[in-house]
Amino acid sequence: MSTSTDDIQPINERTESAQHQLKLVLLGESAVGKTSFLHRFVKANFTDKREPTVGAGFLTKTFRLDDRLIKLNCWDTAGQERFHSLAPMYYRGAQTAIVMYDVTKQATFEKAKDWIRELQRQAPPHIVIALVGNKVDLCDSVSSIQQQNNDSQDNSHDDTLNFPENEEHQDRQVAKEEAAKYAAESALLFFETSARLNMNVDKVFTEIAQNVPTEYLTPVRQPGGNKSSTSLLNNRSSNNIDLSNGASGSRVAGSGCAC
Ligand SMILES: Nc1nc2c(ncn2[C@@H]2O[C@H](COP(=O)(O)OP(=O)(O)O)[C@@H](O)[C@H]2O)c(=O)[nH]1
Ligand SMILES: [Mg+2]
Repeated sequence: MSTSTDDIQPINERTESAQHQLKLVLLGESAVGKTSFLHRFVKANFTDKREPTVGAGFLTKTFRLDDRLIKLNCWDTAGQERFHSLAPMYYRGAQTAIVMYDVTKQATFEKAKDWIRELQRQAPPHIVIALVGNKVDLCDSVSSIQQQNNDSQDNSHDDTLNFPENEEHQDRQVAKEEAAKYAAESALLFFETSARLNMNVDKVFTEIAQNVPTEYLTPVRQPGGNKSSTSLLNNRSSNNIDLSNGASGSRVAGSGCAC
């Protein structure tokens, strides 16, 4: 199975329509980098000071995977406990989930395990879950990240691999081996990433999509029986992006269908 980011190719939506769509939910403690990670994938950018997500956000991206065009409908949840009760609305019917933690904060790894237990109890049984340890740029040396980046070939975006001086070095609190072992025991995909440095970002999404059995891909509805890229979520975006929560992240709960 190929995992190269070469799998992600630009799409001309005027001439090509996605045949399949996938619902993906992002879960994890607040401030681990979920929104940054999603924006890195969909919009190819990174903002240092991001406002916390309130309720949930929604973004889509259509990409080619092997010989299929896949539209990924991504629900980005807020990590705060007060929004926990909303989470089932977002993982209900999801074929895929990313559960994220911050490698410099052990407590976020423990929270990620809680989310995984909840998903394994309550989400659809065939859901593909990726455990993602983000912010490795804070604790790993630039040379080791560069090495990993070369290994993963994840250098497809324009503003990537712009290594900052790491003034805010923090100690790693979650060992890669420990998280990888937990992921293997729990039948999860596992990655360490940096949204800031664009390390392994595309790889997470392509591997998740590749791991969804074809029979669980949802066909894109085609009104009138003709070709159309209209999705079940009525995404009006013509450039693969639909951020329902606006730039500052207002709440979408109740304003859109997350089913
Ligand atoms: N150093 C570093 N900071 C990151 C990374 N990803 C996100 N951040 C920062 O972490 C903070 C929280 O990010 P955000 O995406 O809002 O987290 P969320 O609450 O999980 O959605 C922001 O200040 C981001 O700039 C990363 O990979 N490395
Ligand atoms: Mg967020």
